[in-house]
Amino acid sequence: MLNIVIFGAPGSGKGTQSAKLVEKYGLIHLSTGEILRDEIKADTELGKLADSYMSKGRLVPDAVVIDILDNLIGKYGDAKGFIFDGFPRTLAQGEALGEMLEKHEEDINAVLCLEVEEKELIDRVVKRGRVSGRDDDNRETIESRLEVYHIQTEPLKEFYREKGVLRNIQGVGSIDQIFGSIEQVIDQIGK
Ligand code: B4P
Repeated sequence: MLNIVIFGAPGSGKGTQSAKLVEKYGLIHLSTGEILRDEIKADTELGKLADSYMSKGRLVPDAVVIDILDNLIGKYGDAKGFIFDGFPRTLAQGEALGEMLEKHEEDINAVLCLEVEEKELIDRVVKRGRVSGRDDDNRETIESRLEVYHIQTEPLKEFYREKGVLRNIQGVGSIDQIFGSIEQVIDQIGK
C-alpha cells in the first residue's frame, strides 16, 4: 500500500492536490473535513456536534475523528493505499493513525507538507468563502483556524520529521507545478 498524509495549514491546497493524487494513483481519499461537512449537511447528531466546533474555527474532538477514521480504514482492505487529508491534526491523532495502520501491518510512506505563507492562505480562504457557502471560510474564522493550526497541528511536523517521512512541498505556484513536486516525492518512494 501507498499511504500518504497531505499536511498543511487551512487553505494550503490539501483538498486540491488530493483530487489529483486520487486521479493519478487510484488511492482512497479520506478527508475528515469533507466527511464532517457531509454530516452537517445531513443534519445528523454527529454533524450538529461537528458544526458547533467547525463554525468557530476549532477542531472537532480527537475521539470523534479518530473513531470515524478507524471505521473507514477497516472498510477498504483491498485499497491500493490512502490519502489522509486533514488528518491527523493533533499529536493524539498522529499517534492514533500510526496504531490504526499498524493493526493492518501498514505504515505512513510520506507526509507531504504544503508550505504556503499566511497572507496567501487568508486570501485563498476568503476568496473560496465567496462561492463555497462554508461557515468557516471568512476572515475572522480563518484567523482562529490559523492559530489552532500553529498550536495544535504544526507540532506534527516534528513528529513526522523524527520518523523520517516528512517532505516539504512548495505550495505556491500553479496547481500542476505543485503536483509535479508531489509526483517526484512519490517516485522516490518507489511503491
Ligand atoms: P478541511 O476541510 O480540512 O479544510 P481546509 O484546511 O480549509 O482545506 P484545504 O487545505 O484542503 O484547502 P483547499 O485544497 O480546498 O477542514 C475544515 C474544518 O474541519 C477544520 O477547520 C476543523 O474544524 C474540521 N476538521 C477537519 N479535520 C479534522 C480533524 N482531523 N480533527 C479535528 N477537526 C477537523 O484549498 C483552499 C483554496 O485554495 C481553494 O479555494 C483552492 O481553489 C485554492 N487553491 C488551492 N491550490 C491553489 C494554488 N496552487 N494556487 C491558488 N489557489 C489555490
